[in-house]
Amino acid sequence: MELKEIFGSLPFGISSFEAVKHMLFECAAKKRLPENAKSIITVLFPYYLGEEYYENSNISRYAVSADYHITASEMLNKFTQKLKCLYPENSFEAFIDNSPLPEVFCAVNAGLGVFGKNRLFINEEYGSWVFLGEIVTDREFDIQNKEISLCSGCNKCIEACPTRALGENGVNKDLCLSHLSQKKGELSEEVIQKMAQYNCAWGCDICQKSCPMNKLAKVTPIKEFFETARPTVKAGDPVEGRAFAWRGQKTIDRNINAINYNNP
Ligand code: B12
Ligand code: SF4
Ligand code: SF4
Repeated sequence: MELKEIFGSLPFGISSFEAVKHMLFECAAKKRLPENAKSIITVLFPYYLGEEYYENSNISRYAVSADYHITASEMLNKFTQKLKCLYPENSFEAFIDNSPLPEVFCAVNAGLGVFGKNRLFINEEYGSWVFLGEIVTDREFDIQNKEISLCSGCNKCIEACPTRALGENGVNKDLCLSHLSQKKGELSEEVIQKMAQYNCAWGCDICQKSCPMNKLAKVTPIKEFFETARPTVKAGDPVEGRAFAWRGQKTIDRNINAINYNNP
């Protein structure tokens, strides 16, 4: 069996663990890294559904389909099982988002696309509308770490950011609407106004929507993302299985009520 058969239509690439060894995040998942890790297989999970799905949406695109922490993790775990059968002498561990790996860097280093000024990974076919997952292994695959490629640098994302959170040095988390919409506690009037203006109760897509590299993005080949799509959320809708479930009912309801109050 070839690696391609394992991942089907999903793009994947391999980079060395050595390249990120000094960049690991401290998190609970770090202890799952295989001892003597050698290679990282990064897998892309495209999630763009087509503009028609987002016409009346009041949440960020990444949260429209069922929670990727569950759906993409399940796919990644199946790939990991197949790899374990193929190479029983090696260890394989899957990570997604809650990962000690700098995922954007891994995807760029594996040659899957470019590093955008919006600090996101951008693939030629699917744009930045992709989740990133990794399988780390002590198996030494034939690795050629790729040259780090950057986007065109047109600055459209920086100009479009409504809170000036984005700059040459990265994202200022304290100004980023994506972060602020996920924070507990009271929202400032200024943040509520911005969320209402862009009708987005969870996350923020503005720096991605403004990016020319996303203009011709292909829709996802993952059927489950279409089948589970729910682009609009009402206060009180159950949060189970949604990307905002980890934060609980109160936070998403707070955001929806704030937006509705300002956009009656
Ligand atoms: C914490 C976090 C956030 C925080 C902070 C983000 C930040 N950049 O500071 C908040 C809540 C704001 C956030 C928001 C979003 N996030 Co986020 N986030 C993460 C998480 C869990 C860790 C990243 C981190 O800690 N960054 C903090 C510092 C170090 O960030 P930084 O200085 O920008 O550096 C990062 C990259 O820019 C890159 N990098 C830095 N320097 C260089 C230099 C080169 C040459 C290269 C190639 C890379 C590189 O590596 C660093 C680590 O990721 C990752 C998952 C992961 N484990 O990597 C997902 C992740 C980056 N997020 C993701 C997504 C989808 C988003 C949102 C688009 C969600 C939304 N629609 O609201 C927004 C986009 C905001 C933005 N423009 O970045 C995806 C990105 C997919 C992609 N195509 O790139 C990831 C990979 C999760 C996943 N598994 O899919 N996020
Ligand atoms: S996610 Fe929104 S607020 Fe955050 S950097 Fe991008 S455009 Fe700015
Ligand atoms: S908008 Fe321009 S500068 Fe920003 S990520 Fe896209 S190509 Fe790069």
